[in-house]
Amino acid sequence: ICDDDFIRGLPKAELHLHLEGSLEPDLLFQLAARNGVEIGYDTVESLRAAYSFESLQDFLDLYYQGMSVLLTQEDFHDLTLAYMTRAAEDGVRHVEVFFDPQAHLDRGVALKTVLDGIESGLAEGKRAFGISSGLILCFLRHLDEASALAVLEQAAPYSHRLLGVGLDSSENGHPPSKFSRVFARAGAMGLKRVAHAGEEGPPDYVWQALDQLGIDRIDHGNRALEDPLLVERLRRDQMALTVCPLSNLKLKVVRDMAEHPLRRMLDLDLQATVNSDDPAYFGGYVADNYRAVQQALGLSREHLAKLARNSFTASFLDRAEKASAI
Ligand code: ES4
Ligand code: ZN
Repeated sequence: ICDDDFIRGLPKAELHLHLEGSLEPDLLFQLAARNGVEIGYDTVESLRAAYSFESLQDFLDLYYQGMSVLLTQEDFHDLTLAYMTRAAEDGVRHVEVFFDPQAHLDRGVALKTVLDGIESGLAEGKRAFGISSGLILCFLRHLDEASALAVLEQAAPYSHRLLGVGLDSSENGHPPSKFSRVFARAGAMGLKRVAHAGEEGPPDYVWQALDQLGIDRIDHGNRALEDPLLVERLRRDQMALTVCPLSNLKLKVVRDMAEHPLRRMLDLDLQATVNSDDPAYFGGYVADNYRAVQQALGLSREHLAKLARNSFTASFLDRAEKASAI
């Protein structure tokens, strides 16, 4: 069998996926029409042509603009089901999805609308494709601590419907330490904790995420490799990294896929996984990410199988569920 079929055939968990970043231009236009939202682009092609980024911030500006078409429970359902349908084609068996409630609350969309819509989409994805799932509520780090605490309190009645909390958006200038009290509170609520760290930000932000936020998993973590003591810490604890190769290329975190740190992470015995981040914006779903690193870094099928196994090990499934998935 060819490598494409091999990659798609590997059972995978996706652990770093922003649902709002899976909003494809076609659906974006449909929802804009359905809701009467003006998006400032005439055609799907002109919108797609704008997907060229110099940095994380450059992307985020378009990402927040794009999600302005998401208004109703049905919109969030359709978005989620579209992702589940596409993920099933790539051999995804389990997904832990991020969502950004502050970006919706600020537009007058209630948390319950967002949650109900996403959950019904996930439930339909489970029925149709057998994909299991969990939800991770992310705080926008460019907003202040009070805003994060407020959304966490709003989410408290729904905490049994959440797997955990995360931290995303503009990294530089917004260190994890800004959210240490928010994450302490989330931990006390029994929620898992993850954070984007070391995507554009320095190794110190990864240290802070570990020591001040008490995270269970690191999103990206690329720049941790600049600090040998940090690498040793991550290796010793087998702390999972949710790496997103095509995202890193599109946001110019790496200049060339051949320079991507994933191969070094594996060689250093770090618990790395491969994920799609914002697939509608970065030009590929999870199998495309596996394929990109395989080709650029010369990964063997054993490497690919190890990455797929890592994705379950690093998931928040319980031990029995992990054992049966692997
Ligand atoms: C994101 Cl790639 C990335 N980094 C940080 N925050 C994000 N939100 C959505 N995609
Ligand atoms: Zn991300």
